[in-house]
Amino acid sequence: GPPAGRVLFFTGLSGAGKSTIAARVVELLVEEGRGVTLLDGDEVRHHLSAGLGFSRADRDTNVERIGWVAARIAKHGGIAVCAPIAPYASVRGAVRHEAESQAGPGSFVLVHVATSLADCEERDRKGLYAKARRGEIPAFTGISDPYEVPVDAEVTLETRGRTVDECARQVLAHLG
Ligand code: GGZ
Repeated sequence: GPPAGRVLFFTGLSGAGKSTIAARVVELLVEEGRGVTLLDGDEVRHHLSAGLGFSRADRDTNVERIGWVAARIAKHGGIAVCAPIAPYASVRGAVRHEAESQAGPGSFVLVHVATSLADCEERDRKGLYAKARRGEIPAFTGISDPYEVPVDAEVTLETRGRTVDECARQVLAHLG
C-alpha cells in the first residue's frame, strides 16, 4: 500500500495561497486522526531559518532545512506539510530524494500552487508586489528573482475561481 509517512511539499509564488491551503489540508488530516506537522514558510523563517535572507544560497539553505525536518517526520510515520516558495527546481529535487530515501518511494508529494503572477500581484494582500515593483524589496520572487515552474508536481492546483476547501480536497484525494 501507500507509504504511511508523507512529505506534502507546497511550492508557488508569494500570495499564491500556499499557507491557506496547507492549513486547510492540515485541518482535514487532523480530523482523520493523523499526526501532522505544519512547516509553514513564514513561520520557519522566524524559527528554524532565523537570520537567513533571500539570496539563492539562503533560499536553498532554508528549503534544505525544511526538507531535512520533513523527511525525518515522514520516516517515523508522520505527515509533514511544508509551504515555502521553494523557487529552485534543483533543491526541490534534493528534498524529494531525501524524503524518498528516508520514508520510501512515493512518500514525497510536490503540490504546485499554480496561481499566476498576474493573480498574485492583483490581490497583493500584503502589498509586497507593489513594494517590489517600486524597488523596495530586492530579489522578489516573480518580479526581480526567478521562480522555476515545477515539471514534476504530483498535484497542480489551479486556484482561480476555486475555494480553499476544493483545493485542499484535491490534495487529499492524491494521498489515497
Ligand atoms: C520572496 C519574500 C521576499 C523576497 C520577503 N522574495 O508572502 P509572504 O512574504 O508572507 O511569503 C514570502 C516569504 C517567502 O519566504 P520563503 O521561506 O517561503 O521563501 S524561499 O522558499 O524562497 O526561501 C514573502 C516574504 O517571505 N518575502 N522577501 N525577496 N518572498
